[in-house]
Amino acid sequence: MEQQEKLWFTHPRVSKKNEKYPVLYLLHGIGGDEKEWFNQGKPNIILDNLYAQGKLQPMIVVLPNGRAMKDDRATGNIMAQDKVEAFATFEKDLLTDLIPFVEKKYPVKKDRDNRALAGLSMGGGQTQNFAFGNIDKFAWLGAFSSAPNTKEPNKLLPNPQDALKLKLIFISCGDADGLMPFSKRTSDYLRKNKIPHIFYIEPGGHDFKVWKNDLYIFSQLLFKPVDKTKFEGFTVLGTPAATNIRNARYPQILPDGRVMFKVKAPEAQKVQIDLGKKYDLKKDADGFWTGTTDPQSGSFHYYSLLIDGVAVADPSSETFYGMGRYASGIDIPFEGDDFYALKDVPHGDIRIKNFYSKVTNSWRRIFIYTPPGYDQNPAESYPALYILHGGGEDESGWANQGKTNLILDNLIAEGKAKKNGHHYAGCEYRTGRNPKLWRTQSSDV
Ligand code: FER
Repeated sequence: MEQQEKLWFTHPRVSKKNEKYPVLYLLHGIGGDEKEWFNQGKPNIILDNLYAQGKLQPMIVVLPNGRAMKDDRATGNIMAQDKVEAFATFEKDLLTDLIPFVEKKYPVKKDRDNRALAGLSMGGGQTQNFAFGNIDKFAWLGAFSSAPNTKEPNKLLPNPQDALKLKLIFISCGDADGLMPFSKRTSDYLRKNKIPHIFYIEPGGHDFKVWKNDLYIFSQLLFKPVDKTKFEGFTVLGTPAATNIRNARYPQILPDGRVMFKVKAPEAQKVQIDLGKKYDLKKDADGFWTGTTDPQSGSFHYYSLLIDGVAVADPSSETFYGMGRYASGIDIPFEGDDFYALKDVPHGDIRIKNFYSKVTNSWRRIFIYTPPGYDQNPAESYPALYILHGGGEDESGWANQGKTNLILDNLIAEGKAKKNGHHYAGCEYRTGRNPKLWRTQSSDV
């Protein structure tokens, strides 16, 4: 390890004469400078140990200062606008000054296949911005816990197929890190565009425990042949299911559709997940029962916990009336599922109405979807679609698990369904008699 001007370099212990090395440029966070990785991340020790185990390609690692301004220290208000902007200015400094300097001074290979860029937080954002933005310059990208300086995916990669030229896209984040959305939205965009990448979610927050592990995992992949088919299996943790209650971290969905469960039941003797097939969970010392299922198909699935044989709803999950009772549900994402995503389009409403049924001699209930603008157009009349639920469900099924409102909102916004051409009522059908509907073509409005 030697210090040269304001740069820190790590070298393989034994450098051979005339040998040329690939280079990893490793960037720090908003509170750091060129010494941050060295002081807190111990990259020299991590890499020395990996060399000793034969797990690392010899490489030179450059630890620059990514705050490209005259006074580049991490003092005063590190969030000040000029200091934050200096992290963007570093793109030019890196490409036109630093890389040529390193290539002149050090025995390095100078082609993109031998140049990697990685960083933590602000440095993760820089890595995404600069490497996706200069694919002709970098072939390896490691963005750890990327910060809000990360460009939006369509600005990062207006032509997503360009990213296929990268040998490795490694995006990582701690599962408890509040900055997760800046990693996830890039990963979601890459996934949607079928760009193989590693989205490595690990236990932890926004700190060097996570970043040391990221360097340890990422560096072992560098400057070696890559098997992109292994990328999906790389992550430790998955993404909390959209059907979880607020802030519940489990169940989590892995990229291949497997589901990880974690349930607290210290007194239980046996805990299983019933997803049609039953999966045994294993108890840890703290009374948590954990386990991972086989890959589940992209779809909505009801499930139950079986705690000592009793089927109960998972307190971490939203509940849905299905299977003849309130059950847990998990929505496994799949390609093309965005027709029921909540989008920035005009939204209609689901209303809940009671009507008196003479047939049953009782008050009964419907869920009813009215399109966007319904209340603004009282003179308009609408046709009606009566849509019926399944045997285990009730009149809430099409609204809750069926997401009728989102499906229709999106179709209307795309001009694929007419605003005044659809009208939905989720009805209880068991009497075989449709309720009189509210504001339809045949109604009294
Ligand atoms: C912010 C939150 C976090 C932000 C930057 C960060 C520029 C960076 C954190 C880090 O580098 O550790 O709002 O805005």
